[in-house]
Amino acid sequence: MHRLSNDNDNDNTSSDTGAVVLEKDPEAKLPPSYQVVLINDDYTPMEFVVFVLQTVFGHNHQKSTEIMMTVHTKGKGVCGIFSKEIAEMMSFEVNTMAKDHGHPLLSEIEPLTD
Ligand code: TYC
Repeated sequence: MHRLSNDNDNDNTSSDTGAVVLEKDPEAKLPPSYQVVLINDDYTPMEFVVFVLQTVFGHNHQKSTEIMMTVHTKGKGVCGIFSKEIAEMMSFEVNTMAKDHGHPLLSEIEPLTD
């Protein structure tokens, strides 16, 4: 909730200067975050998944291998957390790269509730 105030110096004293300021909302929310999740399949080569994680998300080889193995053993794994727009772009890039190379690899985005 935003409140309009004439407390121009924001100290809650009533020095009425006539100026109107928008006070900071103490309950202001950050924009929601989304995680890009990679889904396991039986056909995409492990090296291709590692390559995608390095190329799209900028993870190093070791981190990419860890994420790939989490997906391979648990069925899903988180590649990164972004704003909705960036998460959508990252997921689209992964899915497009996979299609272009003839692999069934798929990612999706999931909202994170805080
Ligand atoms: N399960 C695949 C294999 O055995 C590897 C793989 C890992 C595929 C992660 C997709 O998101 C994935 N070749």
